[in-house]
Amino acid sequence: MAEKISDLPRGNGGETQQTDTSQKLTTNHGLPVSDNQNSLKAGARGPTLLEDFVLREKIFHFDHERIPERIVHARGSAAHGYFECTDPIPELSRAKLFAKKGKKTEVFVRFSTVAGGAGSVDTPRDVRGFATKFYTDEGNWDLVGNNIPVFFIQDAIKFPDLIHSVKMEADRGFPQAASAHDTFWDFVSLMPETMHTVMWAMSDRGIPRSYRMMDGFGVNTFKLVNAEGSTVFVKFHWRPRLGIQSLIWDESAKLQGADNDFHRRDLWDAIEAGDFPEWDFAIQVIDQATADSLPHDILDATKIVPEEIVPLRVIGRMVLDRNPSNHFAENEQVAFLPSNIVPGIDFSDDPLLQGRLFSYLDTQKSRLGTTNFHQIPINAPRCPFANMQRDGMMQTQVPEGRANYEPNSLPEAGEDGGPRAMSSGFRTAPQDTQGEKLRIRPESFADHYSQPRMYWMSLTENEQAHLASAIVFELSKVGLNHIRLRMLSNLRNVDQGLAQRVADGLAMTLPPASTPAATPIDMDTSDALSIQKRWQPTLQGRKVGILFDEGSDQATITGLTEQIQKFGGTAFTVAPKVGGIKLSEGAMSADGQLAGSPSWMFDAVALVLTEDAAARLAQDSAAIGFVQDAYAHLKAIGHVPEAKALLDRAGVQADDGTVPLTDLAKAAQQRYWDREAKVRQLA
Ligand code: HDE
Repeated sequence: MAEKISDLPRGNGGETQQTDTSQKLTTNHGLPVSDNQNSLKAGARGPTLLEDFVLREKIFHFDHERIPERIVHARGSAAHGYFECTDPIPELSRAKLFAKKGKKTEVFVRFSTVAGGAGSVDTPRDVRGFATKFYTDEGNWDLVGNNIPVFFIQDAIKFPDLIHSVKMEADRGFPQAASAHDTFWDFVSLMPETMHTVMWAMSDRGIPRSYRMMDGFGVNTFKLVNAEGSTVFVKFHWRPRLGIQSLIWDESAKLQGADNDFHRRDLWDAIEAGDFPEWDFAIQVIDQATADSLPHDILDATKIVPEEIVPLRVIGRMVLDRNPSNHFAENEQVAFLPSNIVPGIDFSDDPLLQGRLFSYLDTQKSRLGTTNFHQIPINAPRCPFANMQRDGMMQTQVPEGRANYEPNSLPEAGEDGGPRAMSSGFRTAPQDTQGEKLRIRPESFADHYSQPRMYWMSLTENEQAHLASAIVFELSKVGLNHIRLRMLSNLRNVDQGLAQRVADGLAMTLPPASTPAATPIDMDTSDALSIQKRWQPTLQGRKVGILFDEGSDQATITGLTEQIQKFGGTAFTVAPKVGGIKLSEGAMSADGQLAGSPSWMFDAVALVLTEDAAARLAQDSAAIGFVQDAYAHLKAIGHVPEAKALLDRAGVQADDGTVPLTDLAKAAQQRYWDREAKVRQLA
């Protein structure tokens, strides 16, 4: 007997589950849908009908849900917030966002890795993008920067080569999100101009602890233009209020397994908790005379202007206080363009910047599919915008009238003549540009080694050891020996000692130095370049993992949590099981299970264990690893005396960072660099 259709199960989520407040489910064209669980069939068990327009629309849309990912900076995390001017600069720039103290401008910021795909991990060794869209009263200004102040190459024409070399190798499709392979080191060893940025990327700057703890730099030189039209060169800087902090390489590598989304989650969680990330915004103002007196060309993006020569002036702050509502609509669809500039700011002739002015606009067409990408809500200016560009795919505006050309005299007949150019609009600052047409690299760009050397000399010994070890690690993944040799030859021009350490680390003989294009000069060191010299001891933004188990003392855990929170940190409880664990009194559930919450996820750890539990956990590799790695990653370890069996099993030797629980909130504000010699052989 045929089944009665009305008796068939409807599946979950049918009409029956609707509440009064539910929005009506419709097709894309507004037709109310009665069943979102079953396709239209010829008979209860028969074939699906082509007629099923509801099914077809749903699958059709799904099939096209992905858009091409960014060729670089594909993996990113973003947030909304505001910029506030704290020290107006009308004498330097007529930009409205810098005009008045207290003036606030809405921003959207996207942080990113460079080399990996959109689904890759957050903590590889890489440069990080730091792109800010300011929705100003006079249009969007996009400051599309990085967390490293210099760039690998001097001329935009080398960008495709650089990126091809660092991305996964063309034939094999690996490695993903890693520079440790033949083609990258082949390219950089043949292009000594990359040396300065290579040094930064190989230093701890390449493995930031959090997006909230990174500097940001505009990298390219720009100009500020005041109301009279006078110009000065400018470099833009972001300085995080939490200070800069980095991971340890072993930690960042392990995090790639434990939490792919380590940085994305950290940013999201902080904002959800109302712990809003904040940066100071500073400028380096460089007039022509100062620019002429600098040892390097202001137009060369492989150089910094040391802040000891031109100090930073803080003129604003940025607060990120709202997470995206939709990852795709905002993070994926946001389109940053260095060519998005506002009156009062202008471009310099930096040949890298000049190439960028073309690339970003062009890439949006292939990524977002239409010249109308500026109408997507995340990209649309918050101020009114109007011009006579018309039509195109996905035009969502409905311009009225027939004034789609200029000039026109339609207003003389009483018709709307459309938008007109105003003399107060953006004007390129006049500049003398006479010269021969040439395809060359200027002589003033020739010195590739003085600044890498200055960078190296500015680091602490411990940071130098990290950097040397990072190069050893990367070159050890390079299969072609002649590439390693060429790199060693180049490193000799940075520092003989560095080159020797890398050679020793690889068990290779140091080859002769390569010949630099220009003789390097000695530069003063700069403490601002070192992370450790700038370390701000604070618990703010840092997370403490508290390991407990059966029988632990509830009051101790609560007291410790409160103390951590009082200092601005976050406490996260970890236990072998997440459900209710029996404590000395009552029971408590953990935030994370031990096997899934290794100590790499925390800045410090606490052990609140009974003697029995410590003895039991001393037989458990996850618990031993928890403590062993916290120790090897130079973290503070707070513990009750009863935890001794586990500490001993993990090989922990008492030092300044191993403390009673009462001292943990203070101890957890730093890493214990002096411990490193005991736990790791560095180059
Ligand atoms: Fe980019 N870069 N870039 N870049 N870049 C892109 O634009 C490019 C450079 C930076 O979160 C692309 O929309 C060229 C320097 C960031 O959406 C692309 C050159 C700096 C982001 C592009 C450079 C950056 C990008 C890919 C050499 C630091 C991510 C997707 C002339 C100042 C923005 C896109 C986001 C993205 C081209 C060099 C930073 C292909 C040709 C220098 C932060 O257009």
